[in-house]
Amino acid sequence: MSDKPAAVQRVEAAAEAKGIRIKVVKTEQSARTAEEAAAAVGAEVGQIVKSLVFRGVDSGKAYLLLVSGANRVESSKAMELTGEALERPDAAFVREATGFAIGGVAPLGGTGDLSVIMDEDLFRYATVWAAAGTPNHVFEVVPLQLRSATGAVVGAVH
Ligand code: 5CA
Repeated sequence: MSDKPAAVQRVEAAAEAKGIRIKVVKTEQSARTAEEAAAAVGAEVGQIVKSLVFRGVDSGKAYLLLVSGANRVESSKAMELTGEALERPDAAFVREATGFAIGGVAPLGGTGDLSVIMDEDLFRYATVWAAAGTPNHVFEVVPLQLRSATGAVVGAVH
């Protein structure tokens, strides 16, 4: 039996199923925000992957935007990638759509059916760091591997 939280085990299993190898790191300090995660692993803020859930205004569908920690999503740009206007849902919707709590939402291993969009700026880095299911677990990944494991559409989001 692993003593890792179930959410972390889901992320690891999803990575393995997608054929990418990830090493999850437990942080001593909170890595709830991109700034905290950057400090915890000694990375640049831009290297942190924010996993942000949006809701399609027309469809009600959940979208997962993987955004560089240095960027803020501009909704008109994101709309060009999704084909519909987006809104920010509440925490309950995020939990429902992904199975993760805010602060630990991971780019893969979610329980729901998500369309994934990835910020092209993440490709500036050799590796990036994303949440692994809790506010205290992160993993490092090569951007191209993250894209292939999530099936993300890549584009400009800001
Ligand atoms: N573990 C870190 C770094 S990987 C992390 O998960 N960062 S994050 O940016 O992906 O997740 C935090 C984000 O959750 C915030 O940027 C914010 O957009 C969103 N958030 C925070 N509180 C709420 C809330 N009450 N409802 C909806 N979204 C929220």
